[in-house]
Amino acid sequence: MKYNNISGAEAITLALIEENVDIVFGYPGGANLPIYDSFYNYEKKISHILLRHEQGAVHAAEGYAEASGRVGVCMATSGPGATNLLTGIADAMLDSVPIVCITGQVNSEDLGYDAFQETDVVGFSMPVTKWNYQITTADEIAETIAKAFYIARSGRPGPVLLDITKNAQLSIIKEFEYQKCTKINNYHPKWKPITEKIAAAAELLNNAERPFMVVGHGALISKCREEVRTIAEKLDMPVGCTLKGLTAFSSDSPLFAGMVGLHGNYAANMMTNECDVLLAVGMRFADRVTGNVKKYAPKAKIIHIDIDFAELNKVKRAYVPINADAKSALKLINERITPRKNAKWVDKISFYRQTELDKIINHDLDPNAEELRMGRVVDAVSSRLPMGAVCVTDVGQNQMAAARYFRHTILDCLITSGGLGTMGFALPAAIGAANAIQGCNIVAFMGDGGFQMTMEELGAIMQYRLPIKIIILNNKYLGMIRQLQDLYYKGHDYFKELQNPDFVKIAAAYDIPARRVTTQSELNQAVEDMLTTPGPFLIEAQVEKNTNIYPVIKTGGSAGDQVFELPKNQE
Ligand SMILES: Cc1ncc(C[n+]2csc(CCOP(=O)(O)OP(=O)(O)O)c2C)c(N)n1
Repeated sequence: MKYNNISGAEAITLALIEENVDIVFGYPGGANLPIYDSFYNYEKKISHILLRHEQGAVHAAEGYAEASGRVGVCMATSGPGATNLLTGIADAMLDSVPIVCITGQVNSEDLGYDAFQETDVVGFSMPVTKWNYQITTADEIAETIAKAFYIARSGRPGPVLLDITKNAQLSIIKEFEYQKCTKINNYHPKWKPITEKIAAAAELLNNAERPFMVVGHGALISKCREEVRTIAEKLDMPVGCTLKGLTAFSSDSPLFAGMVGLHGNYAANMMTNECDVLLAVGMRFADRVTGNVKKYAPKAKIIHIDIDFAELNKVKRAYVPINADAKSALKLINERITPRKNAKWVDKISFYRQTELDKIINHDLDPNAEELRMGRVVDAVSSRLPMGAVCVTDVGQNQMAAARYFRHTILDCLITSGGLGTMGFALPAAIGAANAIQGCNIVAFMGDGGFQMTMEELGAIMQYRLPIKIIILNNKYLGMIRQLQDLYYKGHDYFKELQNPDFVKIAAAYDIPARRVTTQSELNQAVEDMLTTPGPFLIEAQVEKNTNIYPVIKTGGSAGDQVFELPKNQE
């Protein structure tokens, strides 16, 4: 459609509508008010969720993107509004989340003069964006917004920031026509797999005695759950998932070895250590997965499939690097592999799982333990949810408990801050998810520390009556920090017990029903109430204070050095 004599701000709104954006998460200020003013006239096509802090807006855009598979959009004003976005942008960068962030900026003629609320957002967001650009004239709007959406969602997705000066928003465009971008010179987001590499990968897999697949977030982005399952079942190949890849393979499959990495499952880590061929799909050998890289997967020839060329041979040298979209690569590999049985190798999953059950899981889930434990709370929620839930986590012990004890299936969605490990992520990310999909359960687990980082977003939950079920795992500590001090700093409890507010009263102030629970029966009843009460709900589960998350990979160790307890380095 062509439009004549419209303002830059209206052009921005129309461009967003052309990109099928129907919701924007944001916060206003003088430098982006023209855009809000144009939203006013398009209320039926584009809605706006007012978060209570710009960090909330960007995490909400991330949560929206992860839950919907679409590009999330957030908006902030210049200066402090823009700087407040930065943590979330970095978060999206490390976790490959497609978002477009729009910041208002001072008039272009004032740039460089320390105008009121001027910051060099393009400069400071450069290292944490896939692309950023400052629009200083209205005529650039159509082409630049089209590029922004294309870059954010194509190839390895990521955050794009557009900084738009106020004069560009206010000046009039004589003729406006929007065309979606499908190609940018010298930008190659999708690589087709090379036949020789596929053949080499298939040959390795056909001849492997102990093949193991590690599936990361890239597999979910590439939507290749079905291909992962087909190959795993055909080759009788155990599968481990990274934290961000957890819903790529069902936790109830007999081939599921569990989560890999620092606090992952024993079977998944031991099999990484023992496998002779490791098929790495859409994962990047992050240090929380590998531990000591030099000792990681020491017996394996690695096949590494990644859409991002820069990831190949970056951390771990691959025997067969495949620069391609995971789905298309796995489809081609599947055509060349022959079905087989490998019972002896697969049986090791049960063996290692039994060891972990005996040493850790049965303890963590013990229904007779006097005090609640994080694992029991997560299990009590997860076991009552139908498949197809959205599980959002914050960061710390609560994140590891949710990763380990939530029964993730391929119908679920896990939204968690993996790469940046951003405390305060869960509440606003859940807000984004709740706006992306209706009719499924959205549960958000967080610690008492992380909740207090963004708890102002209860305001948005109240205002829009979002059906988010909040579970605070309250151990009255910055638990993961206390654990590190316990294990590596002679138990020096520098921060001491947190003096927390009354979370139930806080929920009440926001008109959100809430329960505090300390026993299993209270927990069961509260979960029942939570799941049968429409709208938001908050449970504060008071859990054991001094529990450490095990197993853990020893410092300096690798997957094979995961232990069930560490000697405490106490004075
Ligand atoms: C923004 C931010 N600041 C600091 C940290 C470092 N950090 C990681 S876990 C953690 C403690 C989290 O405590 P809490 O939210 O209570 O969760 P718990 O570990 O007790 O489950 C801290 C401070 C972080 N990840 N993010």
